[in-house]
Amino acid sequence: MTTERIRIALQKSGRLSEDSLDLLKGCGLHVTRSRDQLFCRIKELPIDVLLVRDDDIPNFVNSGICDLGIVGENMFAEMQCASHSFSAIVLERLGFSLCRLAVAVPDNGPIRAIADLANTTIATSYPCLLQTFLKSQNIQAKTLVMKGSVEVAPRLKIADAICDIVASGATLAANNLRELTTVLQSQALLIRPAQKLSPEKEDVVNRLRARMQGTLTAEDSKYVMLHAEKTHLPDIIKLLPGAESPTILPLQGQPDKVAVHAVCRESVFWETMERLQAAGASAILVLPIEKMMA
Ligand code: PRT
Ligand code: ZN
Repeated sequence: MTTERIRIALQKSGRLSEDSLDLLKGCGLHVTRSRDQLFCRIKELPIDVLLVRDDDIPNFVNSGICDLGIVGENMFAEMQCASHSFSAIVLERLGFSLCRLAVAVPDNGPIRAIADLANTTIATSYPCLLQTFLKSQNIQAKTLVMKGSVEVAPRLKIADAICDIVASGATLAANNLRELTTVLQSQALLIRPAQKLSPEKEDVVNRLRARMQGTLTAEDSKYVMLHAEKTHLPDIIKLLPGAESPTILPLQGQPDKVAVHAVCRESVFWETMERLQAAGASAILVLPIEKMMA
């Protein structure tokens, strides 16, 4: 019997591609591809990868051509907003490709507050999300739909403001624009069709999803080891971020001291280590965790 393979759509090249492939790698899946290859087989699990433009991913998943896809929330939310027949659903929020959809206006122009957007023209590639936002603010404004280079619209005097993706803010600054308000916070999403797949395919989807969850939790988690006097333990344990019950081990030849080992499910910053040290901890080690499974 041939095993049914699932198909996952990933961005071929662009801001989502590297992190998407790294995530698969973290799940123990290796995608080997040549430069122009659009289709790759994964050896470790019955999964095929389709490498496409990100614009195609929501429709490929919605129509069932692909069983999974990784896409920016901005694009997913716009499709969901604009099309009644779009029923794909979010399986996981993946925490990378962070950006926001924001309204921006010329630095020294007349628009100072959201209310000033009334009766203006706003250039955007996200007309449905923008109009929904404007409606929520009781503002009527025209949208000018542009597919790219939205940031030049005010300079060309074809729009008064823009609604576009912002990450570092450098593009806005370079075009003498400033952010007025955020419409949507965005990150990469793992999406699937609403329809049920065959039990065999559902099983592969669930296995991949569990591995992704394990990889993402592990990335945020650290294994912390330290030494402490027993009397300082209550204070020290309180300082360990997101730790469940830590392991306490005796130290050879030091009856008043113990070693503490803990999995911290939140980032451990230098500040946290300094606070641990001030509370009496010594020999503090923070180690990365590669994989995790509950
Ligand atoms: O070729 P293909 O169609 O597949 O790719 P693309 O060029 O359409 O998309 P790509 O690779 O640029 O972005 C893919 C996804 O990454 C987006 O849908 C977002 O979810 C996410 N993302 C994260 C971004 C950015 N950061 C980003 N900075 N998408 C776009 N930008 C652009 C933005 O449009 C603006 O022009 O970068 C500029 C702003 O960046 P800053 O850093 O100057 O603020
Ligand atoms: Zn695109």
